[in-house]
Amino acid sequence: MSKILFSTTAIALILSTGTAHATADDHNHHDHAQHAGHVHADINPNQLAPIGVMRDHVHEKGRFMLSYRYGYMHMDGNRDGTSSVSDQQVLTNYMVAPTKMPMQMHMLGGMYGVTDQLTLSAMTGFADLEMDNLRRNGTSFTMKNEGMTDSKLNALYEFYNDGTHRLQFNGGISLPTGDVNDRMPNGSIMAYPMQLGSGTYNLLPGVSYSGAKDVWAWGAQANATLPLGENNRGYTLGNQYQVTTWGVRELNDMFSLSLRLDGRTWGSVDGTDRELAGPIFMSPAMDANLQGGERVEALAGISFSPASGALKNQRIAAEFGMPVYERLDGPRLETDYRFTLGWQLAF
Ligand SMILES: [Cu+2]
Repeated sequence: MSKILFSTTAIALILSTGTAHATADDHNHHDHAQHAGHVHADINPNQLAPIGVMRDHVHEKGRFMLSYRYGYMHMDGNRDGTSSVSDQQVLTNYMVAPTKMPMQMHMLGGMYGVTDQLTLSAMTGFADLEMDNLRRNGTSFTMKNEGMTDSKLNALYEFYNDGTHRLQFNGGISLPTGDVNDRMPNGSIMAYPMQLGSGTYNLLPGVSYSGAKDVWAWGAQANATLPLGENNRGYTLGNQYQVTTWGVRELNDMFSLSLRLDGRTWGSVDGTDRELAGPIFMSPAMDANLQGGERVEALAGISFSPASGALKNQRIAAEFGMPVYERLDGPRLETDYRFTLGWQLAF
């Protein structure tokens, strides 16, 4: 918590002390925004949403974007409701307590401007999951899984753009390319958080707003993930709803800084995997009724996209965030922090 306050304060200081500097840069900034052939001929790349946000912009007709994002999420310790609980407390009701779970994601995406208003995008990913567990007798073991995640197809439609404000509808579908039937070496099925996909087709409706003026940019977005039907293991992941809002401050024609809040709520699993049916569960990770929760995170980001030189048309960006509020249908592993590193190329 003190780390968040520190980094937030540090960024607020940088943002406010940068004002005089920015006035001197206004000229460059306008050149930059109009620089033909840049990431977006009409959008300054350093005014795009923080790298952890997707589906925030459309491309001009005939233009492509390729992107790679690396995401890391670190979960350590358990939480029930909004309070932390010790491993020993978890072990009073379960044979096994998950203690730590680092998650890595590699995400590849492509975008194409069909018209100036309509952009199509496709995204897929590769996940690397690990979960450390503690047994009642004091011994521990690690579960691992890796492979392709679900893939997403999206249509982004910008229905309003007055040069300062942009509004966009997003419609998409998630395809069940990630496994939901991966097993441990001993042959037993892995718990819900260790599976790579949802096993269902999911609707992905969303709406996105972006604004930009001078050295400032801001935006907000609402998204839902709505699974359709039931997967072949006999369950459906809960609906997920996300709202996020951000502010971006351009420092010069190469760098910008961002702050963001992200709130999300996700329902528990509907149904149960037939091999994880209770009523007694070895581990809380196996209980379909304990998979829901809510989380609000504060994130800080930096973006680098030079207006000229070898890295023209490219953007490299990073974002780091920590929860300021988390409620889990626990006991379940709580989130400590996450970060995203990304690279984008437009052509
Ligand atoms: Cu793009």
